[in-house]
Amino acid sequence: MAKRYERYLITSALPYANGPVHIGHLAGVYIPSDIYTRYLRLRGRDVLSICGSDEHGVPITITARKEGITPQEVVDRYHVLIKRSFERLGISFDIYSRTTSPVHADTASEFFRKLYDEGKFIESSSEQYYDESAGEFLADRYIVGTCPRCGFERAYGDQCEKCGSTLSPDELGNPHSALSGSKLVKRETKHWYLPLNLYEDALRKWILEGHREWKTNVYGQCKSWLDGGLQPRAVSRDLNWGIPVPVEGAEGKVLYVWFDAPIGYISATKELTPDWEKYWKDEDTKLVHFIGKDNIVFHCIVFPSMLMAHGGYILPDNVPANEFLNLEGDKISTSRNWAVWLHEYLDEMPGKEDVLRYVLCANAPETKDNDFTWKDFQARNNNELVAVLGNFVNRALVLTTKYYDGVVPACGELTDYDRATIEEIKSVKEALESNIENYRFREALKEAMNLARIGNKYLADSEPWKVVKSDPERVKTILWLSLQITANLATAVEPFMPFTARKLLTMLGMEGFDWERLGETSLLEAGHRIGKPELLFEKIEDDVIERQMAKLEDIKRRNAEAAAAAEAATATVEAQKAEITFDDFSRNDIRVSTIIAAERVPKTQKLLHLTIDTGIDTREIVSGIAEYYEPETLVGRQILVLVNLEPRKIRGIESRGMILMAADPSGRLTLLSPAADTANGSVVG
Ligand code: B3M
Ligand code: ZN
Repeated sequence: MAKRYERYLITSALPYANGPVHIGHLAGVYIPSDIYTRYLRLRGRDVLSICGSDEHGVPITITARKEGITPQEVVDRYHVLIKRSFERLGISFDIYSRTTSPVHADTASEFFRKLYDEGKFIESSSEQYYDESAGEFLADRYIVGTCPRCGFERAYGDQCEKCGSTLSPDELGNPHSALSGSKLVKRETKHWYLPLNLYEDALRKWILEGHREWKTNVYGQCKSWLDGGLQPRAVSRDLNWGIPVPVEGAEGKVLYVWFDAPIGYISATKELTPDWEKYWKDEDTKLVHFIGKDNIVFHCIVFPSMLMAHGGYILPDNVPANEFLNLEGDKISTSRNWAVWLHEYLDEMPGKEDVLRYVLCANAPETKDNDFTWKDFQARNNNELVAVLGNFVNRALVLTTKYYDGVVPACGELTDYDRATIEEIKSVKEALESNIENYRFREALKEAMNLARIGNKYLADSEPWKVVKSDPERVKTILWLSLQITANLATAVEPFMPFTARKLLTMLGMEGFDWERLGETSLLEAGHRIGKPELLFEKIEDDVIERQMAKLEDIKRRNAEAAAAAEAATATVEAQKAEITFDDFSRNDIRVSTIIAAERVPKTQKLLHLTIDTGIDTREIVSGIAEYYEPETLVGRQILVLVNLEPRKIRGIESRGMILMAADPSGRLTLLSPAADTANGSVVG
């Protein structure tokens, strides 16, 4: 028997304030959490819905550097954009806070400090890559080098973007700094680790034994982490952006972003209400974390371990993580701009907030990855929202206005068909409840829409527009029942489509939603006057969809061009040669010299016969530059010559030395000259 909770605390993953929110975030996290929250509110439950921007972490510092602004400027920009777009979509958080807030800094510091004081961390030093010219330790993302798997020369310390392998900086060949380009040294640095292994037994008990009802993807991931054995995890970083580690001797160190971010849920609750402890510490609170599948380990293993280490906090009752949503068959990607961005959608499709909410819920990646396509978006709008829901409501209201001047008629004698329809309506409430409470929002939405299907069919079968001529009394009952269904719909769709629900309420002249009376056919009394009927949804034409698809095509084309350019730039530049010592290099005797005569070597395409003043002597050199230089233009030019190269006979000429040249990736040769006139014989090195 499921426990009856006093109150609910709903959290939604804090989006990184490093870019706008896209449809993948919405389908995975924010639409489900909003449906759940709205449902609980309709049922009169005590519920808080918490979210905010995650404003720390390395990616934000990368964006800041790229754009030449401060991390604070980056997060200020995106925090406002994200907050505003959530509001516009009707995502009804009770608070949307941010992890740069002072309350959060205090809360996270105190949390760390308590664990520190109680000896819950392991303190340990290790060698990390350090960039001497930048004067800082480098996050994995800032280290570039050669991928051990595919040879790509610009792989990151955490991942190779070419072959997709997950890497650690130590695996990279020729590791160097993405900031300064310089070679890295290893330096010792101290960090604090949370020994997750100490909480393994408790986690096993709590999740593997206590929460078998969790979604299989979530339960499965937890099980494989736990079966693999947990290791201590560093909760601090060497970084200049974040919450300073609040202990002595920790200058230049901040809390790891995944340590501070989940505490952000607590800080935001604190900001919202002085009663926050009731929501976080009382066993009668049901805590639910809505997240995407890439956040499972942090919410099911790491954060609960932190909470257990701290003590006094409740653990989540459920973590209904979703899989990923793809876009037109391709993984959504912020860096490749492969996404439908919420703020752009809201600007380009005004008044269609509920359409997006509907499509993303109907197609939510609840049990497997799913695909968003614009064609499907159009089809669902036209065939479901317009043709079923909109059409039914419109017919019921327009006919009432037409026949009864907008006054709800009285119910006459019920036919068997009426009674069967009434029974069907009754069953919707329970179906909706059990689906929503078990985080099956797609199924729940189907049930809500089923009410409209029932209504549509009822009208089509009963044909009031025909019957009105032969049996006007009967039509009163038909429209009475149709209006009751419409009134039920207002409440049933509210969690999913709040704007539509509001409109329905206004059109029906109803005071408010009443979940407890869902399924009843006495929501509108005879004699009640309804409002003016308006269309709930409009058909989306092909050209609207084509514009959106063209926009994506454009992005695809630009990405392909950029990828080709990057490929060309890296693929042809030769890899660095094996390391040499300074002594190796100094055995080369390179001198500034002047060309005093130049002529073609007869019967060759490429060779020039040069006479050179090396400052040491005058000598002959054969050089393969005839394709690039006319002999007469070379006389008097200063060049660099490797003078101690073993002599070689070429075409009967004894060549004593080598002219230094640069070969570009296509093999084109250029002579190298000193930047200013220099005495012949000057040593190069
Ligand atoms: N910002 C990661 C993400 O958006 C992260 C969630 C934090 S929840 C505490 O995937
Ligand atoms: Zn690779």
